[in-house]
Amino acid sequence: MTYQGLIHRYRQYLDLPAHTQIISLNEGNTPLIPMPRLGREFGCELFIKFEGLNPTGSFKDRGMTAAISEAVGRGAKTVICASTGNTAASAAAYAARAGLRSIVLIPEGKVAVGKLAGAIAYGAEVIQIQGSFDDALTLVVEITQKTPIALVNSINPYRIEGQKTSPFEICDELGSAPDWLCLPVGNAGNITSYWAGFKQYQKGLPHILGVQAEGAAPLVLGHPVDKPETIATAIRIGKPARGEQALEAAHESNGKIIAVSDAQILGAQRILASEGVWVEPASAAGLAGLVAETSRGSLDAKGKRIVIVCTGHGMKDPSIITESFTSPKLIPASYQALVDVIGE
Ligand code: AN7
Repeated sequence: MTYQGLIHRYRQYLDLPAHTQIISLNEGNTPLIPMPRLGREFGCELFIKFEGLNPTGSFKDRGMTAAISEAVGRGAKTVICASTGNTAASAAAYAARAGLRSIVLIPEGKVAVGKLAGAIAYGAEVIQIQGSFDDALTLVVEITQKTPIALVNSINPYRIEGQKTSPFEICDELGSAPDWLCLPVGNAGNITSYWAGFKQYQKGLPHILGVQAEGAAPLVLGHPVDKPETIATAIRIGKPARGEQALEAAHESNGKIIAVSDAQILGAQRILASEGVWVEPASAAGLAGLVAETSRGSLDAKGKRIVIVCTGHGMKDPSIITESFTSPKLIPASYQALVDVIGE
């Protein structure tokens, strides 16, 4: 049978109401890419779960197919979310597919261009807020309590249901859960989903390494951050909606939540690209965390099987690269000029 998206594949494991009407873009089923050369440096068996290969370029499509399918089934006409960008693009795409109106609230000036362009291309009504993601989330919660507009942020339980399918896929492919799972943490929906998914699937439990950016690390500091700042704008979040559950996942799994600097994140992004996997900055946080932990001796990777979740594609945030490169050499259209510049 052809692949029809993750609700079809995993419906029996997902707690979705009977009224759910599947809206799918054949999301999920993303590659688990072996990274033998990088793995050798850690002395471990290493894989990247490349979630940037979902239909709108991020893992958000997993939860969004579930949230929109449920919303459509109960007759919702309009959906809304607050977003650092990826949720916006995903909500817009699935709403378009379902014929719903979509409204997305984003923090002023801090959304990567590939995400904003996506949201607009899919037809969302995009509204900038003079404030942070956290302020935007507060507003969408209020409006969805007072109107029939449906909330599709990861406070919505069906988002979590859909996102559980990534750990299912990892277990199906490896035969069991890995020893460690490393991933970025922003609003903390994804870490919550992975932990719930591994527990439910009963194919073993990984230790979870959740990674925040230093300037937006409320779960490491133990208190909300008023003005979160990081180059990894996807996780520029100071008050995670599922913070408690994230801490629980780290604790129960005998893992941890740590913070890494923007320089460490960009370094990890370069390492991944040098292996042929270009991810957006936030998505490199998992590897940055693994590098940081192993180099200070607080995580023993030797002989382990480790999966790093790369949540979004590099094309989401091209400016991070193009702002710092020198433009390509310009030569006359002649063979000799080409040979001269290549030097071979
Ligand atoms: C690439 O799109 O919060 O911890 O509004 O885009 O589940 O929030 C994005 C988050 C990691 C963090 N990697 O996931 C949004 C938004 C990427 C992301 C995260 C996000 P959560």
